[in-house]
Amino acid sequence: MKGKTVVLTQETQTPGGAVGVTSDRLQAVTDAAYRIRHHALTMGEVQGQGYVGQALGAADMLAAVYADQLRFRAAEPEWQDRDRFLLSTGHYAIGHYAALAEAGMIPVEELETYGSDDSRLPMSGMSTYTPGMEISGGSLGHGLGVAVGISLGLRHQGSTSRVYNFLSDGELDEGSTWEAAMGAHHHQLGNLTAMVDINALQADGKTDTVLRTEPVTEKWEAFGWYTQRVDGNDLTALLQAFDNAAAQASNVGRPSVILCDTKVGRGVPLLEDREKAHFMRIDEHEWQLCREQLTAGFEGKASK
Ligand SMILES: Cc1ncc(C[n+]2csc(CCOP(=O)(O)OP(=O)(O)O)c2C)c(N)n1
Ligand SMILES: [Mg+2]
Repeated sequence: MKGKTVVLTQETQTPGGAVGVTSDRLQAVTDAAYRIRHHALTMGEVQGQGYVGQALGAADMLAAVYADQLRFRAAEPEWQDRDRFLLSTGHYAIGHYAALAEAGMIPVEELETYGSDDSRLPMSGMSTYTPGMEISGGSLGHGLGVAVGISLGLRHQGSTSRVYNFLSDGELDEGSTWEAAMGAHHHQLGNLTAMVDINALQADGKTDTVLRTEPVTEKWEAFGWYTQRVDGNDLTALLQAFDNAAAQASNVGRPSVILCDTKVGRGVPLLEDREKAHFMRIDEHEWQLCREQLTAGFEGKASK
């Protein structure tokens, strides 16, 4: 496998059942992804605007991690043997809170406080405010460096915990991300998995017009990482990719990256092709329509 990129796409997967991806697992993450999207709409409506498109786009990645991969104790967020999930992209906090609610780390009712004064759920992720939020990640391009430090530290302690770092494609503009990528390979941090939400969007427009970072797959591979690229809204492909990463994870070995091509607003057609998708304004009367569209798309995939 060394030096070889694994590319998983919808075409190369057997829908509903690649090897190892059982229908039970798939159903569990499908249900979780739906609820994460639903929670994100709940929070978005509190503010009437926000980073809702990113939360909907990344919901499948978050569901795969929280409902299938991550080792944690909901009632003991600082359990020493937990895996660490680091959100580099502070503005994606809305999606992360939705996943933490789904995981039972924060009460679902609390989501109604999102972005309000005195809430534990500020609009940008803050580690001191929220259980399960390991870092304060709003300054883009720093999460992977922190993840490298934590991965090294855990290895020194003899821990078997793994570290997951969630990045955005905008963070690939940052030199610090690539320094960290080199460091992870140099230190052979096989306990580290990065996942990049490639939604082809940044604050100032499309990624390829802001700063062309492609070919992204080849770059990570050249930096020595075990590299997979998947449709990040295909749960079967995601689970398979996480399984592949887990199968080669070790305390001393190649770090892993899963590059996930996603669609902003995924699951709510009204929002999928919206202009100014980085920070969406959604009218009062549209929220109910968003929920109806989400549920309509989910019906048929729901567990019985
Ligand atoms: C170091 C740094 N520079 C600039 C910003 C301002 N900023 C906030 S979000 C964002 C867009 C970054 O791209 P990405 O995360 O891919 O955006 P999205 O997909 O959420 O639209 C920028 C430039 C920041 N938070 N940190
Ligand atoms: Mg982006």
